[in-house]
Amino acid sequence: MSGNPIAPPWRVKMVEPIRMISRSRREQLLEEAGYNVFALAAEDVYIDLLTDSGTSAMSDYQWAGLLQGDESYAGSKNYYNLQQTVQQLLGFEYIVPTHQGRGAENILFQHLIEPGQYVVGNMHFDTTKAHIEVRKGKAVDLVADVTHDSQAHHPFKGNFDLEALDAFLADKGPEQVAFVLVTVTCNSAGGQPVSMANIRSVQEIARGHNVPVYMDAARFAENAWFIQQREEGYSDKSIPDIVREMFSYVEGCTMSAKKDALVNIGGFVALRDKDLYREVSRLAVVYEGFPTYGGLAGRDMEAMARGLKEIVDPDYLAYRIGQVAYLGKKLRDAGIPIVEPVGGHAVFVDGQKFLPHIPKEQFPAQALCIELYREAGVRGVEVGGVLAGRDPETGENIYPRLDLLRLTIPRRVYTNEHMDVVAQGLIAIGERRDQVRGVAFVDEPPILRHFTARFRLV
Ligand code: PM9
Repeated sequence: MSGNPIAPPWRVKMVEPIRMISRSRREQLLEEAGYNVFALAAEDVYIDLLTDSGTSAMSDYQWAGLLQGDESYAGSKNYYNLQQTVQQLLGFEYIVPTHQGRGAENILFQHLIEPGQYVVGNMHFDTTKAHIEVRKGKAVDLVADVTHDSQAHHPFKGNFDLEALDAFLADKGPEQVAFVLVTVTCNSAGGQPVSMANIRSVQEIARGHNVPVYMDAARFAENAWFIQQREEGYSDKSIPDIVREMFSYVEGCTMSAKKDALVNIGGFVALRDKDLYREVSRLAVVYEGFPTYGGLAGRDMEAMARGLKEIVDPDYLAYRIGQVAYLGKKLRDAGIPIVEPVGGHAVFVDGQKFLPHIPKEQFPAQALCIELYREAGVRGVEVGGVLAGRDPETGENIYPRLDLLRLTIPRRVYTNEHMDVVAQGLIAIGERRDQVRGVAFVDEPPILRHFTARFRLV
């Protein structure tokens, strides 16, 4: 990337006001929310970096598509538009729309996983792991070792450990392994990309063991952009060509369209094989809806088809990934410890390094998350000890190696001036970090505790 500032490749023609409420009001709301930012009303948040999922701003072209929704129960023209887009862009013949990514996981995994089988991934996302486990499958992460070092610079920290994959598949064999799942970019590893060479090798290794490969495609275009920028032999290839090659190595994919299809709701399963499509579309009827709408309105499918075309625009991607890098650089230059290199959709701040006086038992990243709202009205999300929960066997807290605050940037929503506010907030906290207090549970739900837990300041 050049040193020149990148301006957004769009202009604004509609705005949604946001407001900063007073510090005393923010303090009061935090107390009422039990120091859990999930319990805050969105209206009371100035800059919302909770997630990049379903939070994108749609283009005028997408909004225009909403008015062309064909709401027929079966065979909506918007379904065919979506099908054609997926065929051209991703190279899959068959598509089943779903209400969102986890709907796609549900219907595909129900068909593919037998109880007791393994599903091997670079690093599975939470809902993916949950759907594997609902099927009584076992989710295994085989991401490369370098990923666990937050300061190690590697261009593709979402890569599989190929030796470990080969050894695992050789040991278990195709009866015990349902499939391999490549998540691009790898959200749980910090939005880190997977190289084309790695995807290709995963396919070769898996084919050698007779195990199919699928892709969790939620952030496929961001991954393609990293391949174009960082991988030898790809700088002259177009993003659509790179996308097409990425998907050529897999049998199908699950997609949360709430990320790289630039819509607020939606998802799909895309497949090569007709028989598999038949089975999965039958499950769609039970869990999602008729296979030509899958729980979506016709207008949603039209917006999705149009978003898929827009996401592969290189100017869009340069600004998008550039904005994430911009926030990362601001924080790095200010000496704030972040996970390196910065990934595609979020900047992760190392809670333990930033607040070394708070022991892990008092959840430093959660403390930082609370403090950032108090300081600047910014909502991030903890991805650390609170999220990790307890060991189901021992009941002890699991303390992951990295206790992080995720600052997730919605697509086409905020400007770099908003990023400046976020950085300033963290810098201000850094200057008085000794005063930041850890937290303890007041109310701890037994499962997925991070969403609804209540805390007190220690
Ligand atoms: N990811 C995220 O914030 C949504 C919130 S879940 C607490 O990062 C991948 C790689 C994801 C993902 C969602 C899903 C599920 C699948 N794979 O949210 O069901 O990052 O559309 O997709 C979230 P849905």
